[in-house]
Amino acid sequence: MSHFPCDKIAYEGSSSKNPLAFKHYNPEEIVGEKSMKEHLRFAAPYWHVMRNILADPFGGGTAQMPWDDGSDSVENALARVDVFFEFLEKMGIEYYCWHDRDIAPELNDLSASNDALDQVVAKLKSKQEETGVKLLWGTACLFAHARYSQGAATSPDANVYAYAGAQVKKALEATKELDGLGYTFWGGREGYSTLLNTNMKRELDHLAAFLHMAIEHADKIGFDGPFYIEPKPREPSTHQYDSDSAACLNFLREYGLMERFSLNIETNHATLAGHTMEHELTVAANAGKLGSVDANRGDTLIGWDTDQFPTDLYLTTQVMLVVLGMGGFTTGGLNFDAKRRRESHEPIDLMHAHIGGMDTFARGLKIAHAIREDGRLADFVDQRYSSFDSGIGEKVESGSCTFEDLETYALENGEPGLASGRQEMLENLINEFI
Ligand code: XUL
Ligand code: CO
Repeated sequence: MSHFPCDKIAYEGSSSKNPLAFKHYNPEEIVGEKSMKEHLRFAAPYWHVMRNILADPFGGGTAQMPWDDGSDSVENALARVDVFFEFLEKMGIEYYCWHDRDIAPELNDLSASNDALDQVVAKLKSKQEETGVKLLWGTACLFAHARYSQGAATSPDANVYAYAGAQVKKALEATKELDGLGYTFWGGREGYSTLLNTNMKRELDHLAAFLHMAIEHADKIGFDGPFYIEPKPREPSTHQYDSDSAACLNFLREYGLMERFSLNIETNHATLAGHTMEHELTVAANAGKLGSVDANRGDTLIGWDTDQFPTDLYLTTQVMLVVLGMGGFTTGGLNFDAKRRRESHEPIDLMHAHIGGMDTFARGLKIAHAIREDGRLADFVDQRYSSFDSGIGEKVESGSCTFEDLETYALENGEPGLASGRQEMLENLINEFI
């Protein structure tokens, strides 16, 4: 039975007028040394595709989900799996991501919830085997239930902390069972609403202990994929500890977690943090810690995390410049952590949304590749720093320079003749390729 009124979405080229076709994403097309699908590694999030009813802070859900009986039963959860895999198959998306509570219901007690999860995981496993689809990452939902309203791994209550640990233990085991490539921590409640009631130092110590326990358990069960932290500065908490790439890296370094962790960077989280996406990606990549990407965008006119589909070529070009610059993804990929607008409530809108995101990233990939092949941008940047390639600059970079050396140099050489940064010229250069 078909739940989406369309055939498998095909590549028809840029002259196609078919809204249910790719105009730019041609999975097998080679760009540089890899095919588009190997570069982009698209993933779909179970929570948005299957579970997002399209509510907003002022109104309830609008999404039509005729396959869903609205119940918390395991049968309903199992039925959704077929629909999701039909969606993936029709879109040609080969990876997916989940929270434990997206795929299976939270029932009256933890062991009943664990049993439900086991049943759904068994079905996901057989679907993965049948289709070749892979789990990009799993995660535990430690933010929706009321018990986590004051945090999970940063809860002031050790009972809650224990519950969260038990939940992550199980979610890790499910990720391992499904050969997941990675495991994500997004700390929506790991922060505070007011410092008046918060011992920040104890909360951060507890969070670090929690993550060390996760590593220990992963080693115990033979899960060897990376852990990702997904930065976001606020929402739902007023302040979240994992606020941006730099804050996460500092935390990981301080608590001896760098080896096993890298970052999963989301566009709308970067902008909520007051950064651009390329800034967040670059901070992570410079530390060798850019693991994966949650691909979406925000809206400049709305202050919250709107999780819109990426449609901006400048954005996808800049993302792909960083991704290509680090040599591409290894375990990570581009997970569309994005939802349709509330007005786009029909199942087929899921196709339109993902086609747009995939085509926009395909173009971003081609443009970024062409900019790199052209070489003028990189040459300009190299040239801009060339005074550090020899003489006094080289001495600075080699670590052998002193303030006395700098003073002698400055006294001898007089006022520096600074070159233009040429921002406008470089913006024009990027536009040449877009
Ligand atoms: C929330 C968000 C999450 C994480 C996974 O803003 O991005 O969906 O990606 O918990
Ligand atoms: Co996300």
